[in-house]
Amino acid sequence: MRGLSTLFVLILLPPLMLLLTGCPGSISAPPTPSTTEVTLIDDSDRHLNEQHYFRYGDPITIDKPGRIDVYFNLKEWDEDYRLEIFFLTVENFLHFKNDETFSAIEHKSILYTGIYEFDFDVSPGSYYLVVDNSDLGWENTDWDGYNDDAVYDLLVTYTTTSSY
Ligand SMILES: [Ca+2]
Ligand SMILES: [Ca+2]
Repeated sequence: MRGLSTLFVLILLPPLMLLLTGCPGSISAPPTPSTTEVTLIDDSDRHLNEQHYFRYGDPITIDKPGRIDVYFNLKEWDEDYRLEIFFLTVENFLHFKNDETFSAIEHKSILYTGIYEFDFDVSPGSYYLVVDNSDLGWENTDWDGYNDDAVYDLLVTYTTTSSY
């Protein structure tokens, strides 16, 4: 019995005291907005041959309104025509892939090597991000018999702010 009561004092009493006295800070604190940033894509030294595209996402699932930030560093490129970046709904990606009319949430056409940073708002949904070096999309390749391959780094983050 003595052992049991010692056990009670040592193990059970402290949490019991905490329950009874409470934790004043957590009760009186006002609700604070919290910002969540998630890395969606972190890719580096990706090689993309002419007549190919690269699709990111399984797809990318967004469950709250937020902002997408894109950092694209085009490191090697012959600058003969424009590489494309698309942020598409799953449905529009299928139209893109089938060379049908489609619309994009965000689109960039890039002719020169260098760093490109842009952001845009996003609603809940399922999306793909596509880097396109093919005749799909809105820019064509040059069809000169030479493989214009691109080498790039890509970092994409999603930020949402919610108060609760
Ligand atoms: Ca294209
Ligand atoms: Ca070419």
